Amino acid sequence: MPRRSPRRRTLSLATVVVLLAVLTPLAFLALSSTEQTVDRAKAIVPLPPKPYLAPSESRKLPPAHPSAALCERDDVECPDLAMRAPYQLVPDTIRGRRVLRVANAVMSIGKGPVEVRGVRSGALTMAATQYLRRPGGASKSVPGGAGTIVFKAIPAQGRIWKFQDAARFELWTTGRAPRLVRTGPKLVYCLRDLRRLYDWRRSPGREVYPACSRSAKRTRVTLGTSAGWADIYPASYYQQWIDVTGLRGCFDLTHIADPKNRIVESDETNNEATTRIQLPMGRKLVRRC
Ligand SMILES: [Ca+2]
Ligand SMILES: [Ca+2]
Repeated sequence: MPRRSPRRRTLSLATVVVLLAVLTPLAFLALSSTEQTVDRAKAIVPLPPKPYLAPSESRKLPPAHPSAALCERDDVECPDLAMRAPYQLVPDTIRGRRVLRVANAVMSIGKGPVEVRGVRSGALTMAATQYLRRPGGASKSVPGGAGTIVFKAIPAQGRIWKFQDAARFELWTTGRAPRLVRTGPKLVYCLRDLRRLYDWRRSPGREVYPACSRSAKRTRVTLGTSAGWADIYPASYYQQWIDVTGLRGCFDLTHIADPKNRIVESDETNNEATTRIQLPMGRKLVRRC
């Protein structure tokens, strides 16, 4: 059987190296250019295991949940919400205002799922109640209610049943005494299982909580995110921005899950995630401080 000469092997290796050097950037560019058009689950890069920061001590945490003691019991599997640090920062202008568009991910990282069930209370509202899962699979309601599920109008999509005050965008000054200077308009989220983040035994392999209902006839809905899954929104989505007009200097752009503490969790101190940014923004880029 004929053997190839060392020179030919060297040439083949060199050819492969050159082809990789040429094709890899092209493949990356092709993926990048399609990222804006693929669905929001596939547009997201993998998440780091601990993408949140502890809140600054000078910031106030919301009041304790009235049923917080439930999560100290061992007959319930409490949820734990956390946010990915703000990413995909995109400058934009809306009605003459300079806004910073940003992607976010509401992550469910507790023992059990976060789940709220709604019962119709008005033309565009349902009264929400949180349910905790018991180890055997049964559910337990959390007394006191969990706020409101609203029939939210989304341009080009119609109305969708979503959970009010699931998360909030905030802009803080930096330094020893941080001050809240702006909040964003996006407060309602579906809380669906959009993407599985972690390969945990307690994390279901397939979605349990699907896309939220668009039906005006529904009298009840169940929203939630399974343990190890996230609900994710790209920067291009409706209301995924915060107004930064006229601001100058370093600011902390913070996403906070459950800012009014309507969901009882096993950890209420890890709900914030922050990216430090420099303002004003460039025309196309946002610098980090
Ligand atoms: Ca939490
Ligand atoms: Ca909470």
